[in-house]
Amino acid sequence: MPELELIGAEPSNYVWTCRIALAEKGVPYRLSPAWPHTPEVDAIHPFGKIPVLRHGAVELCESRAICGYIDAVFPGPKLMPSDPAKAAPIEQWISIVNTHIDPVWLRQYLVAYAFPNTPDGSPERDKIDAALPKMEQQFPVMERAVSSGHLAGDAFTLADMNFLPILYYMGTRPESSALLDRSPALKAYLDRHMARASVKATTPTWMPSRERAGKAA
Ligand SMILES: N[C@@H](CCC(=O)N[C@@H](CS)C(=O)NCC(=O)O)C(=O)O
Repeated sequence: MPELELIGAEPSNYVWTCRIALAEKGVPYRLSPAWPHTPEVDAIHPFGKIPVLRHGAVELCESRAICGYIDAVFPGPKLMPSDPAKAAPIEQWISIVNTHIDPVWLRQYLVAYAFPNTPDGSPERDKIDAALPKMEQQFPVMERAVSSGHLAGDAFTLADMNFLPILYYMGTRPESSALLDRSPALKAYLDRHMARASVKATTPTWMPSRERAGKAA
């Protein structure tokens, strides 16, 4: 079997999701550091996003496709159950997290702190302030969603692998930390699953910042 190469920056939540999946399956791989919109990424993702994957002749982008490929090709515990009634709720929550939560909590709120488009590198206050009312509404939704301890069914699934990295970053900024403090189920969910071996082994060792991305003004 050829070596699997995952290409992307360690702190990316989508890179992290794929790394949790790889760790859950016990698949050996090489993480090749790359930022979005760099030649090695642009060669595979039509919009230059990370992660991308190379495995022999296979080139893939999009975290859901990457995780599906890993699950299908490698032995180890199945990431997706074969029972449609069990698989569908997992897909449902992956979709909700990726289309409702990531765009606001990370793309709008966290990015305004980590990669601000300001001359002096100060946070983009207007973006943060615009995200907060939406987050105030979404936190209670996700609080209810994890009340059983998981997003779907009664086990740690690909849905949790998608949500956990996003939730982790909420503990790193002031307003989202305050929201987390008011959300006991989310906090317990975060603490419990951050201690899981696959998550612990892949937790980013550095925080996203525009200095690290080489975008300092
Ligand atoms: N739908 C993609 C999203 C990937 C994505 O948004 N990655 C971010 C980093 S976490 C990125 O490359 N952002 C750069 C950009 O949007 O220009 C996936 O699931 O892999």
